[in-house]
Amino acid sequence: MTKRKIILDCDPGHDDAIAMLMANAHPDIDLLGITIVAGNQTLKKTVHNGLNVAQLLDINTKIYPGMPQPLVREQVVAGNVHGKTGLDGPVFPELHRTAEKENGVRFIINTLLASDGDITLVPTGPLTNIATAMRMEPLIIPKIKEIVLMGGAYGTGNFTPSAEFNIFADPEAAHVVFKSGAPIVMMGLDLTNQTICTPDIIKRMEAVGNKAGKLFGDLLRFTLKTQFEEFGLAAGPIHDATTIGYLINPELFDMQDMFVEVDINRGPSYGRTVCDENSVLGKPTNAKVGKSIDTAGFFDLVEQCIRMY
Ligand SMILES: [Ca+2]
Repeated sequence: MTKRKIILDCDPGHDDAIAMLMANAHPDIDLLGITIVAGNQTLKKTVHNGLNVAQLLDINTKIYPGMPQPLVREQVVAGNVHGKTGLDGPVFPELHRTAEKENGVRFIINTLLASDGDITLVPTGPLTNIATAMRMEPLIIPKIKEIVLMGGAYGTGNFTPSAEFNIFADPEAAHVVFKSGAPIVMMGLDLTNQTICTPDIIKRMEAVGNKAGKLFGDLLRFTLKTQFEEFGLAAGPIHDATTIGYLINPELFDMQDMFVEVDINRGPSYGRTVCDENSVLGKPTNAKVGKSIDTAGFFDLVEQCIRMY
């Protein structure tokens, strides 16, 4: 089977780190580059976190810093979930890895333009880098094989009652991406909240006994605590990792084609992904939206990736 070529566009972030871990490890994925965006924390912190994870796991893929702030709105971060550093929990050794000088947006544009249309974008943070790339060079849009993103919800949000964090952190960017015409796969909270990482799963991954299993434990023990305190959840979901899980084995996922539009009005639904689940508008669909996941199969896949370190 040919490897799936991807660019991971992330804001590490606990669940972003698991997505990095899986994308680097699995033989079906060809990780061409990691671009970073401001999101869970400031760009300075998310780049630092991405480099720390890459150094610890010997991920040799180049890391490109992208946009430091949202397109229009004032910046919001998710310190309530990811802590002051954006990746509280693990203690990393002294950092030697460095980021590339080239901006992540330029890397996305140049890589797509030089491609045969076989590259998938995997955004697991706010969509600022992707939207900026689309506006700077619209010729990239027909070159995108697919955008497999974590963000949004057709049910309740997690940052406001209406909105999920990644979309709320840059609704205007999400609006550009959902309107672009590129094929979109949306892993929203309705699906990702099913990836609850309970203490027994943490123990199982740690029991693999390597550095990846230890990192998984150090990350998820912290998320477990904040998810309980913030949302009353029994444990933390690993939202972002579902994107990589889908690319490796889509059969674990139940998806539905829908017309999705992002609310950019500054009311109570600012940043909501309005998903026409029942097709009441009768508009052509623009996204495959995640509904449910085979959770046991997904965690088997996570363990399989951890064992590759
Ligand atoms: Ca993220």
